[in-house]
Amino acid sequence: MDLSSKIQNVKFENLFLNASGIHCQTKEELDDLMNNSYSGGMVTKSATSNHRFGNPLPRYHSLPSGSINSMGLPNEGFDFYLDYVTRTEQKKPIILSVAGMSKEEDLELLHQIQDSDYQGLTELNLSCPNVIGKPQMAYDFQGSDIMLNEIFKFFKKPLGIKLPPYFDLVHFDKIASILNQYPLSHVNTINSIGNGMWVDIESEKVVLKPKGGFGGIGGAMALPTALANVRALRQRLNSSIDIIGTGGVTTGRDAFAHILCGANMVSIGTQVYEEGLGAFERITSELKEIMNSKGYHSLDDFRGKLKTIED
Ligand code: RRO
Repeated sequence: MDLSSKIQNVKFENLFLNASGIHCQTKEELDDLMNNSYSGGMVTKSATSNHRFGNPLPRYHSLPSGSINSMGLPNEGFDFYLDYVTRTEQKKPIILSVAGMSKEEDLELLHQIQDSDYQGLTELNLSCPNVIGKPQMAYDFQGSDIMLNEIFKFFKKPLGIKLPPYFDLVHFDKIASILNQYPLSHVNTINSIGNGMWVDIESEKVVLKPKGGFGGIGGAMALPTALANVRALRQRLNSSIDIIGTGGVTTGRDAFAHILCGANMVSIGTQVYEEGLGAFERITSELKEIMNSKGYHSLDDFRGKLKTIED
């Protein structure tokens, strides 16, 4: 059974990745991911120029069908991640994720990558929902267009972007028509569903301290939104732009659904956080079993081949 996949010319032995932010902040966590043979690649925690502690605790809460988080971009600082991706022996491809606190910082981080020895994939996170004063850039269509225009004047290495979920077909049309103007390596869809809320009935309180309890929703609850975003973007984006499907994957069936919708790679957040890295092995074997029962040998046999209901 062949679970290999590609983003541009980068080959991954297996389609599974951690979602950025999950088990990928410290050297120890990154090394764990590098040594896990059931994930085909890894994504680093989105980096800002300087180290950040992030938001005050509690900032992550498990829910009956997922999670809510307001981490606030805790990370070791860009130099640490650039050093890691350029110096570590790479047993699998790495995607270097960056998320400046402003457009100027995003441009500065990308200039540093352009000027470095790093030749791998980079992902610009335009969708962090949890930092006060930093809007989710990809909801500002015109601002995203202007920014990508500036970026691709100097950035010549493979670059993808992490998108927030969209909820209206007109918005899919709009973002796709903007993204199609640029030589993006990939889009990663979706980030967590921003600014949800959970209420603890006993204490009559919110469950997260930052932002009065508002936080990004992930896990099983996000699956239908994630599938819709993968599908809608695959139907609209140039075929040269690959898709990482992220959101709501807890089983091999969920991964299979992402691929049917058109995902080239599948990344897993909440479930890896809750279950540990063993989730990759379990979900891989579940996906293989489904493929086997259907007589599929590779992801190309069914990728993007979702059927609709005709009369
Ligand atoms: O660190 C976070 O609060 C965070 C980020 Br940068 C992101 O992109 N998505 C998310 O759910 N949390």
